[in-house]
Amino acid sequence: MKNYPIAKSRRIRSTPYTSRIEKQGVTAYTVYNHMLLPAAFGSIEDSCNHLKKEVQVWDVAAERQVEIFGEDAAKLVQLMTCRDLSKSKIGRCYYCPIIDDNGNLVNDPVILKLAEDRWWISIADSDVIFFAKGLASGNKFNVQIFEPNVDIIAIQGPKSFSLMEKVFGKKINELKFFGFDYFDFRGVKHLIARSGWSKQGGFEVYVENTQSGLDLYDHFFEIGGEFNLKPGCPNLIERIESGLLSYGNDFDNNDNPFECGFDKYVNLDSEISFLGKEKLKKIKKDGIKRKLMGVLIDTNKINLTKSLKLKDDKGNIIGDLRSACYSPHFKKVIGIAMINEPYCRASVTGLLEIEGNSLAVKVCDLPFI
Ligand code: THG
Repeated sequence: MKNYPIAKSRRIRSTPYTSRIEKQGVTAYTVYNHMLLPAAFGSIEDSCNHLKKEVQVWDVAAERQVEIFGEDAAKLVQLMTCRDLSKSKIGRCYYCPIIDDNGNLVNDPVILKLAEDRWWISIADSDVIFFAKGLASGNKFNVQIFEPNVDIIAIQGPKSFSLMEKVFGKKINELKFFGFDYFDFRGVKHLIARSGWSKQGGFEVYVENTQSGLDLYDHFFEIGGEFNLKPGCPNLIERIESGLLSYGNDFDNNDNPFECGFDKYVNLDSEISFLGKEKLKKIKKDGIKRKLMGVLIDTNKINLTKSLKLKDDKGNIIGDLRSACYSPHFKKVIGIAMINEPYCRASVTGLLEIEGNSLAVKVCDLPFI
């Protein structure tokens, strides 16, 4: 894959914040849920260091919502996920694998319970809306399913707590991890959750009033100087170090939740019914034959555009490398790989052949940090 620009058209949606991040120096995009998702503002190493020490504001509007509303909303949401939501509470977020009838993964969204009959599925990069509509139609559920006008701004990093307190007051820091509530900005209510795709702490503002969201975005940068606020985006290095998985990169619809280490979000013992439940029971009983693991690779540069085979010293395939980056913290390349039995144990060694070089690979547990 060469460095050609990608042609823009209606299929690749911009976000309300696009013109702002372009003035602020975005240098790369990816496409996520058919929408622009910023991927870099200059060096991702510098951005990673900044994210770990300071605070960043991210345009993550591409984390689209699928709203499920109506009498059968809770039933449909539960049918889609192997996580038991029977004791779920309004005002809470839940990280939920979405599973198909083969027991394979469809997505790994954050699900927000807005009301008993109103839910937002905050999706990773796959078309959950059609999956939901198919299930609702086939089961004759009384629900409305649509993509609401919600464009998330994430505020991430250790200084996010001070920045948010300055804008929304002390009450914002009473939010518990994965809790959400409504907070006022210049007379407009915004749903804010304590969440985000980094392990450096932070919040996500689910902007419904676009103009107020743009005013809020600008306000952050007007007052953010004292916190060394910078624009940013989900950071490849930070997310791999932290073991935050990426649908479509680290796993997809050919993988099941046990292979991906989602065991704690798979509730097979409760009464609830969800798609793929019997398949998952069988997979659990038979045991998995491969697992997502960390790998340390003896090199200082990599740019993965497809998965690469990992081998042992006899040339047998031991797994495939699905994401990788240079980590300044480990001073080598780290990656996330689907490793086959019997190699999926920490300390197993292997090789990665890349551009005629054979690099030493060591398997380790996730997360790295
Ligand atoms: N925020 C929102 N929507 C999203 C993401 C997000 N949609 C797409 C994508 N990210 C979904 N994937 C993830 C993956 C991990 C987490 C959130 C979304 C996450 N995990 C925590 C962890 O691993 O420590 C907590 C999980 C838990 O135990 O509940 O935060 O980032 N709105």
